[in-house]
Amino acid sequence: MPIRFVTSNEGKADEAREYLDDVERVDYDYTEIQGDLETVAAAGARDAFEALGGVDPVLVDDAGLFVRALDGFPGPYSSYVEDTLGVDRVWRLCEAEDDRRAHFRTVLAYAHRPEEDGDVQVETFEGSVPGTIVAPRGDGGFGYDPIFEHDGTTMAEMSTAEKNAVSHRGRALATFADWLAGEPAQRKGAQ
Ligand code: ITT
Repeated sequence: MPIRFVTSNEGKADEAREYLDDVERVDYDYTEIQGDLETVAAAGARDAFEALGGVDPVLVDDAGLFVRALDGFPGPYSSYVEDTLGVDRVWRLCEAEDDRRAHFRTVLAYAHRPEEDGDVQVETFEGSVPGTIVAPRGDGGFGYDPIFEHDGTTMAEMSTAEKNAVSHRGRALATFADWLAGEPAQRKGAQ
C-alpha cells in the first residue's frame, strides 16, 4: 500500500523516498491550525486522511527553523516568512547577532486505520538538528538549506543522502521507518 505524502514540497518527498519504498506525493491543502508542530501535523494528517477517502494511510510533515537569538523566530511561521521575507533577508536579520545558533525541527504525522472498521489513529515522529545561520552557500536542497550550516557544511551543499544522514527530517524518517517495519499490516504485506 503506497503512503500518500501530503505536501506541496517535492524536496520533502525526495528525502522520504530514501527511507520508504512506496511514496506518492499528493497535493492537498489541509487546514493548518495554529499551534506547535505536533498539533499542526497531527491535525493536518487527520484532515487529509478523511479528505482523501479514509483508506490509504497519509503522511504529513510540519517543519520549522528556530533561531535562538530571535527567540525561536521564524518557528511555526517559517513557511510564511520564506514566502514573504525570503531566505536572504532571514540571513541579514541574523547577520548582526553574535550568537547565530539555530535548530531545525520536523514532526511527521502518520494517519491510518489499523482495523477496517476501527478509528483513525495518528502517530507522530520528530527529529531535530542543531546548526548555525550563515550567509547563503550551495544550490542543493530547498527552503532555508543555503543558510543552515551543520558541522561546517550548509544543507544546500549536501546531497540528499548526506542531508538525510544528519537532518531533522532524516532522523524523523528513520524513526518512522523503524516503527512502520513493526506494524502488522506491513508484516503481512512483506510475506
Ligand atoms: P508543506 O506544508 O506543503 O509540506 P512547506 O514547504 O510549506 O510544505 P513546512 O510548512 O513544513 O512545509 O515548512 C516550513 C518552512 O521551512 C518552509 O519554508 C520550508 O521550505 C522550510 N523547510 C522545511 N523543511 C526544510 C528543510 O529540510 N530544509 C530547509 N528548509 C526547510
